[in-house]
Amino acid sequence: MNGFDGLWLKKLQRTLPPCETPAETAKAELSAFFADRGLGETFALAEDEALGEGYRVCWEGACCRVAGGHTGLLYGAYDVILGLLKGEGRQDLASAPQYPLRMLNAWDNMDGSVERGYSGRSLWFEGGRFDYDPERIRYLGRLLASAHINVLCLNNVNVHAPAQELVSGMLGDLKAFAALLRPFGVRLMVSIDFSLPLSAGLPTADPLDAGVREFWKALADRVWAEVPDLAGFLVKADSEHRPGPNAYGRTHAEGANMLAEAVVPHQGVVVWRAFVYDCMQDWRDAQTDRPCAAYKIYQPLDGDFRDNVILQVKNGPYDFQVREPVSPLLLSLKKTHLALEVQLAQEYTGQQIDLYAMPPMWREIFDVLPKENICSMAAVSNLGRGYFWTGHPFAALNLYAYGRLAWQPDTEPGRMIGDWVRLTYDLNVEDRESLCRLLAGSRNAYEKYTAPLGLCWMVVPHTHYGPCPGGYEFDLWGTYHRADRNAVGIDRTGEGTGYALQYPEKLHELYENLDTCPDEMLLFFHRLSYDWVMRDGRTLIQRIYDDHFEGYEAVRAMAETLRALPLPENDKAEAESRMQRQLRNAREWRDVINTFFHRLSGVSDARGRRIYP
Ligand code: GCW
Repeated sequence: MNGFDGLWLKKLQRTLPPCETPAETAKAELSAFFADRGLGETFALAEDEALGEGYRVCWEGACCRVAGGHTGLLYGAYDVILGLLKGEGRQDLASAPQYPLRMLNAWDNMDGSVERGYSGRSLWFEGGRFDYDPERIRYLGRLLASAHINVLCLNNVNVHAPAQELVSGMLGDLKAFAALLRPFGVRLMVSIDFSLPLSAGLPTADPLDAGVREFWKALADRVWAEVPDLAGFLVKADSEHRPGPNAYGRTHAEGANMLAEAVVPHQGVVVWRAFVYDCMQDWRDAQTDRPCAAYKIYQPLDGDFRDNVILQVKNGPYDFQVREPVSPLLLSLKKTHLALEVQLAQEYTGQQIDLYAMPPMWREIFDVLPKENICSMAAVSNLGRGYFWTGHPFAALNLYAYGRLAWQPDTEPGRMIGDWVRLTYDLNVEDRESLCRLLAGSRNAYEKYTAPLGLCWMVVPHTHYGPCPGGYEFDLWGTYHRADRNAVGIDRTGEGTGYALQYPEKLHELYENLDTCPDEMLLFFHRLSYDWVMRDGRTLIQRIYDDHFEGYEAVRAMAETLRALPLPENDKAEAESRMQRQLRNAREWRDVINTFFHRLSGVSDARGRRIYP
């Protein structure tokens, strides 16, 4: 059962009186908050639809005037409250979102499990049906609204029975659930199964078949009659064995457009995932290179998608690895609406056992990706029914910061981290800074003790926690490092698989050229021998050893820092016990990876540290 520790709203009253609309919620939050403060502050809300989701806040003495559209008032109210909680004083504010759809994708199954979930079971499904505490869902609404997240996709993109029925037999439940989140400006989205017409008894799910088109239109009419503000459908098709248009010789555009046509009368969108590759690759096949796949499929379709289709692209071309270059699709599609997908669930980044604060990584993405290239964002949720909503109490930072990022991607990582810390913990300046540094450096530490220099995929297969350098090497997933006794990595330059050619010229040159390719991506783009000399004069093998020793030491230092922090008892106990597990994990990674490369290369550590034989 969820608690309230570790949450940035924990200083607010636990419950709110029932509200019908976002504007009413804004009123209820501000009334309760100002009453609690007891400083005689008052407020006035003025609805101004021209401001949309944006808002303006103007203080006149102790009276706070908020103007905003329907949900803008709510966001304005939360920003006033959070600002005061952070100790920023009575500030005038004006803000509007960069992206209209700021989505959270839950990978929740109806049996209550959560695919890649590390925070306990689903918050709303159990035993094949909806099963939730309405108060907790309303609290979830507050959390999401306060982070300005406005769409929640309820079910796993891998649609497992009976989740197909969310849009048929369970419409009443969907309607009731939507009603709980509506006052928080959160609209629902549902993942659908492309082969649904077949389970409904139709002979085909071919998107060009007239009967299939009628089926989806009628279905959309029924769904939107119950949930008129449903945001749309999310679709994983022709990906990892999910059904899709390819089975009928149709393109992804034909598949997506057929659904888009069905939802367009309801102002719905179809969010179509671009996570498509050959998941049955023969490891002997060195020509096929998985990161090339999505671009090859979708680049030729640029301009073919209907206006209400959004192509949702993972940040990197592989799959949420610790270090990947930005997906070239995000940089090259010019006539397609794009959503950037990131993963808050720490599937490959420590599973909410190891600390991994994401804002620094997101900054690097937006350093390369012009924010105007995309029209929306999605994040795979890290929420669950555990005592700490995000497993690790500090992992709540990633949810909070994601909302800030999707609202305004220019927000500085240090600001997001600092704000979350100030909202969540009462610390003196020194301790606060020390916690901020711990969080800000966590990604760097994790990267050092895991797979080196952009190599990826040295994880334990399937569970994806802990080291296993050979685990995916002879498997079907297109995830190889091809380390031998001389060299490691894959040549993805024009001479190699050609992946680097998918980038715009300047980036292509940057990555292709060994003099300019950033160190941390060297082995993503190049195959190098162990004695290759890096820009700083170290050999490649020495750099691998150094990183792994340093990564482990960094975690030891993090554990020391954590021990000294005066955090609330529950948070501290949980964070410390997870830190012990992280230390063991880091040690395991350090030794397995160092031994693996030592055995292959026969090269000893120049600094004589212990590498197990
Ligand atoms: O990385 C893979 C995950 C799958 C996930 C898939 C996807 C939901 O291991 O668990 O399936 O990505 O993003 O569709």
